[in-house]
Amino acid sequence: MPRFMNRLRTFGTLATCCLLAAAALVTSGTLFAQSLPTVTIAAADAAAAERNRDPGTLRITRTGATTAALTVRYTGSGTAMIGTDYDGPTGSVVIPIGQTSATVTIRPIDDVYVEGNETAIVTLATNAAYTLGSAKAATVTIADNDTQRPALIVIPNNDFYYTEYGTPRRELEAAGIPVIVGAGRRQMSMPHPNSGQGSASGQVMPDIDLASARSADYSTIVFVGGWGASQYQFAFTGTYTNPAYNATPAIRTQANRLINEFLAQNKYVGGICLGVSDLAWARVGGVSPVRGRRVTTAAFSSPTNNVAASLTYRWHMEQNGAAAVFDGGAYGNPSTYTDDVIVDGRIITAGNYDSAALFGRTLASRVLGR
Ligand SMILES: [Ca+2]
Ligand SMILES: [Ca+2]
Ligand SMILES: [Ca+2]
Repeated sequence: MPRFMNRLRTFGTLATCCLLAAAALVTSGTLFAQSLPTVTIAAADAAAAERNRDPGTLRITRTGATTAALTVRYTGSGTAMIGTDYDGPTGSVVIPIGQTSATVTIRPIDDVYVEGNETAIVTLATNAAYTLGSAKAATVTIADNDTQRPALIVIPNNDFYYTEYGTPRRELEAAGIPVIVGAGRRQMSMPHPNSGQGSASGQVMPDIDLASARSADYSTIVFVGGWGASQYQFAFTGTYTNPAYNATPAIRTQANRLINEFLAQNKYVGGICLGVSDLAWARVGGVSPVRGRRVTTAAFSSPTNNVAASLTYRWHMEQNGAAAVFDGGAYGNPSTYTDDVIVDGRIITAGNYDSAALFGRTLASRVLGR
C-alpha cells in the first residue's frame, strides 16, 4: 500500500448533499417513501489479482420497478488504495432502465511493491432515491504478485549523470530486483548533456518524491551522481552558484531521513560519483555514515559554491571523516574506474560512470544475499 500518490481514498462523498433532500421528501409523503427501491451489494467476483490485472466485480441490485434508471452512490475503504492499488470505481453507478443490477469493477494496478493481499471495500451510501438493504458493503481481495522489494534509485532533479542511473538500473532489473526512481520533486528530470543517454533526451520522470517514499517498501537506496547530486547534501552549509543544486532544506531532510531509515533497517545504502557526497553529508546519530570508512569517488571538480575549500569531490568525503578516499580510479587497478566499487559495512560506493556496471551487480548481489 505505497502512498506515493496523494489520492483520495474515498469517493462518492457527494451523497451527503442529498441527505437534506431525502429528509424533505420522506416527511412530505409516506407514499413516496414506501415506493423507494431497496438497494444491496454483493461480490460477484471477490478474487482480484495484480497478475494480468485480473479484476474483481461487485453487483449492486435494486428491488421494485425498473421503469427508470437509478443512480446508486458508494464510498471506498479497505487496505488497498484507489489510484495506487486499483482503479475503476467512480463513486456512483447507474442501474439502467429495464435492469435490476449494475456492476462495479475493481481493476488492480500491477505495481512492484511487496504488499500481500489487500482489500477494496465498497460501501453503499444513503440517498433520497433508495433505501439500503442489510447487505450494504462488499469486499474484493487483490492478490499480490511481488516477492522482491524494489531498489530506490535517487536521481537529482537536474544534472544527473545518465549512465550512473541507467546502468545500475539495468543490472538490478537483470537480477530480478525492480527499480523505483525517486527524486526531491516528482517532475521531469534532466541529465547532464552527453552523459550516456545517447541520442535520446535522457529525461526521467521520477516514480515518487522522497517525502512520499517509505523505506520499508525498498531493499536498498542508491544516490546517483552528476553535479545535481549536490541537492541532497543534508549537512553541507555552502551555497551553490546554480540554485538548482541547493534544492531546499525539506528535500535535504528527506534524503537524510531515508539514509537513516535504510541503515536502521540494516539495508545497503549506495552512492556513485558525486552521489557519494550525499552519503558523506548525511548525519546518523550526529555523525556521517562514511566516517571511518573506505570510499571511492571521482577525481572531478565540485560545482561552484561559496566554500572555497570544496574544490573536489574527495574533499566532501574527507571533510566528513572518511578513513580513506580512493579517487581517479585508484581503487584496485589504478588505470581504470571499472573496478572502483567498495563495500564497507552497509555503505557501497562507486567511482564514476565506468564503475556503474560493477556497482549495479554488487548492489544486486548484496540485496539478494549472494
Ligand atoms: Ca505486481
Ligand atoms: Ca504489489
Ligand atoms: Ca581502479
